[in-house]
Amino acid sequence: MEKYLVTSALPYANGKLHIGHVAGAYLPADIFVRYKRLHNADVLYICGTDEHGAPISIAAEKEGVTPADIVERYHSSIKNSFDGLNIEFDNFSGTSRKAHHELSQTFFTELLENGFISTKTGKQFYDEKEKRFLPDRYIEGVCPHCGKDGARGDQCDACGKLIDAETLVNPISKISGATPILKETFHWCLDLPKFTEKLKTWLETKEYWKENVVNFIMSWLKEGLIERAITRDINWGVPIPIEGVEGKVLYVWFDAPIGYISSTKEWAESIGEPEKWKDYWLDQETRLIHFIGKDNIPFHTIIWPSLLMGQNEKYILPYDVPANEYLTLEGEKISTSKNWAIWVEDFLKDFDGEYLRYAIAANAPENKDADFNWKEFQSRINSELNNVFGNLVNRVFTFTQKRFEGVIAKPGKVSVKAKETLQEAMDLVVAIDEAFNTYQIRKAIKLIMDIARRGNRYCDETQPWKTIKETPEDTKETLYVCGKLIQMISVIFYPVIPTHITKLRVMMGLSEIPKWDEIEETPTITLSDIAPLFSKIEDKQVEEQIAILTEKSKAVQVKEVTPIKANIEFDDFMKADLRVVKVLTAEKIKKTDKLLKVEVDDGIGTRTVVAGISKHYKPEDLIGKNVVMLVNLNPRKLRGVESQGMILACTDGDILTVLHPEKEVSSGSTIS
Ligand code: B3M
Ligand code: ZN
Repeated sequence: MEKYLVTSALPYANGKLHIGHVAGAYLPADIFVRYKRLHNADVLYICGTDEHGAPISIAAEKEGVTPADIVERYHSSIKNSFDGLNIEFDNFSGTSRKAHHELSQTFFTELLENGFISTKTGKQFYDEKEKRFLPDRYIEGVCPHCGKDGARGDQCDACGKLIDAETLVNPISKISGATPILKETFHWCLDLPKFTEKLKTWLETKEYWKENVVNFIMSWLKEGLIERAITRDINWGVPIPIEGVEGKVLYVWFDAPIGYISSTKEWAESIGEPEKWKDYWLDQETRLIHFIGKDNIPFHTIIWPSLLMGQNEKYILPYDVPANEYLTLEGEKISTSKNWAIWVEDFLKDFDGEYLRYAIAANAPENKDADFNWKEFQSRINSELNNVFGNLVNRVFTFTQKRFEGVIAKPGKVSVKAKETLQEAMDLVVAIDEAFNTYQIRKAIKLIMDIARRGNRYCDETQPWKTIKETPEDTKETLYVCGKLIQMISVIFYPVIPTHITKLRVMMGLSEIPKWDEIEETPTITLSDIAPLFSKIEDKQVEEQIAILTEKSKAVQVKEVTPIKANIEFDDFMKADLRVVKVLTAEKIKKTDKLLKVEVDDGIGTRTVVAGISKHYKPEDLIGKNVVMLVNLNPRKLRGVESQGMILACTDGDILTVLHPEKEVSSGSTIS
């Protein structure tokens, strides 16, 4: 028997669940788990909330509560949302639990003892006003790799690359809005380069992985792995298991994936078999499959396998990491800060959770981003679920109830046409089996609907309402074929809309939960309590939802004024040497869409500066202009270019403008 350990990325317990989360890591996993169980596979489905990291501390500080309060609130909100969507885990834990802390500390200690952890003194951004370091999501700036805004201290969402915080361009503290300073601190680092060869050997066996995942990893390995800090100067997290170390915790991405194991251990305890977790994590036959969104690829394919390889226990390594792309909403990126999202708990107040399952699955972002919009949602539910599958069930069942007391049995002889129709469906079932097995849910659903369409067409071709008068044997054959198609669909559609399919199967006198093998059988169908399976979505409902979405997002777009920075001494300001400089040349920096390389005359000579303004200025528009520049900033290398200063610019929403002196002055004129 095949054995699977399936996980979904642990959602941060700092906010509610929205449809983008569902499309990325949760619905695809739940469908895969249900599909594999149809085939009698031994599958354990594990998840839980990711309860550390800056997002939670920031949310807590904003509200004046503790991180534990935030975690408790959103752990239950997220779990309720999963329940409403019938996304069913065998265990849903949380990483702030004691057992998880202990296991994470064991991971750290064993990596240290096995020589995979070093300490490194380095620079971290520090907020002088708040008197604290700014790791990960506490800081934002322009990505040094792709030049996009909104990059965080540990990762850039735009290009997915991990970031060494001190390389962020124009960093801003997310707490005070201040420009942080770089301050010395030390951290324990995971010595990733030591795992390079082992990772390469392991990845070479993954020729079946999705292309987007393999390409990402190979580009990373080609660039060369570097040591990565795995501790942070904050208080909320897993304490470092070293005597006397205060004010430092494990980096959230170090402990979070260990949550897959601690949640499995919690499951084993809950069923009274505390050792049973080993049947999955220490049995090399188990296929470990991590369902994630694409932004989590680096952590799940490089860092997490390295943590596992560095342990004394011989843990299994990921068998597959089917990362999904993103879901957009009405053509826009989902944004929790702009409230441009459909929150699952709100959706469930107005619609059946399995309608969302169907709509997302039918348009899943498997290999490219996909868009959810309310009109298309309505169309899928009405014209596919209702008008194709619901219609087939309704017309066949009501006719059978009326004419044959609700019984559909296999007739003595079956015509060639009937046999051919059933064979067509069986061929589609083979393709559907393959599609589910390779995470191609969109394709599986399209083919399932094709079987339902074939059933409607067969009904129209054989016209039972006519044959009932003259040749009732033909009528019986029509109902047998359509009944068989519906029975097939009641197996293969179960992973997608399980509750509706169970209702259907109970109407047919079949078991509540199907098995794949049943497709080969031809059970007699005895109908009872037949009723329409689906209901339609009215235009009014959709218009309401679109209005709500627009109103909510408008409300948030009230401008946020950046808070005033901490006061400084007059002498501090005098340290800054601001001058008027003339732009001599300007050009885009390759492979970024944000950075310009600008050469200026500073009155003494020329110097080069990297400016994150190329989305607002064409290089040629800058030449000859006088601009204001901070000339005594320590030089920094950005995208291979040494930047010797900073051109001053002002931003207002989407507007960015560089500062010019009002009158014509000579290059090098000082500003005070
Ligand atoms: N909490 C989800 C995210 O990056 C992150 C996943 C952890 S899986 C171990 O949005
Ligand atoms: Zn980037």
